[in-house]
Amino acid sequence: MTLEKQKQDKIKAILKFINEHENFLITTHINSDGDALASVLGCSMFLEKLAKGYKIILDDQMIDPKYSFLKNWSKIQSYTEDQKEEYLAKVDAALVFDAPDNKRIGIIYDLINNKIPTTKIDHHPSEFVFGPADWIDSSASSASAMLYEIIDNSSIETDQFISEALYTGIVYDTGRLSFSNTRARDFEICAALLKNGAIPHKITNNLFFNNNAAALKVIGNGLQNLEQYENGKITIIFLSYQDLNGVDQSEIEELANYSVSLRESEVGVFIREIEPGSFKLSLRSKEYVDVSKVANQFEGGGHVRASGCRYKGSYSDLVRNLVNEIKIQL
Ligand SMILES: [Mn+2]
Repeated sequence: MTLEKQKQDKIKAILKFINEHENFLITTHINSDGDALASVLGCSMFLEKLAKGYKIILDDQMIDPKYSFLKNWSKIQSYTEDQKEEYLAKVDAALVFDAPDNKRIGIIYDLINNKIPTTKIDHHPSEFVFGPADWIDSSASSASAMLYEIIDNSSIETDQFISEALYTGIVYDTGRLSFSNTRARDFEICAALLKNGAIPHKITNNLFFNNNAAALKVIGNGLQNLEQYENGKITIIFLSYQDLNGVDQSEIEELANYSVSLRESEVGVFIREIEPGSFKLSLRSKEYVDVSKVANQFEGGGHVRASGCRYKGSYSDLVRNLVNEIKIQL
């Protein structure tokens, strides 16, 4: 069976799954990013056109307002314990986007597990199974690009709103169609989305020219703190709990990309101390190091060029362990 045929079969299975159910719970990963939010919102618009019902329930307690220009953004609900019983009322199936496993959707997994049939659509490599119709395509740039293929194979036309959402997800996950995950297919999809009403500069302004001054100053602080190891092959940018100064995490993500932007750097790591003694790491590589292997050593994961993990302990132990693990991959 060719890959193309496999893909067609997966898409058919998902369309069948959607067709066989009426009311969906849609969710995505914790710390929802551009692709996560775009894919759930795009899915909600698709379901509306199919005259299906849906609820968008996320573990996140603060949904990034940067994406509020997308249709249905206000329909996203943050999970609360007291509404627990109501979430599944009338709902007969769940769709999970951009999340490789149960841990990534947080409390929502407890809500749906063993209660309703579930299907995931994801581009992270993973063995974790949500349901028999799961579609994992680790060659895809984004969950949003995968959703485009699903809609493209259905009876529904992508309108302006769906186009804006999917374009947002694709440019977010591909770094504006520039990262190593960018395929010719993404340009084709984006061209189609533009024809259907997505406006590139509008989306770029909302996503990338939407900084606040306090966050930019924290980014500047992070750049001041950068340190190089192994003749500059490794760059670490660190922000302590105090440095973070309560700034919204999503506003400083760019530091992960800066960490690998030095000309001599192959691996970049952006480390932030989210609670005293508790660190979140974003790893990037430029050409040949598989940073998912480094992240795996810290019980994290992700892609070859971009992964993440967490660490509890002292910063000096973390850096020592981290640099050692990266050296093995260099
Ligand atoms: Mn993604």
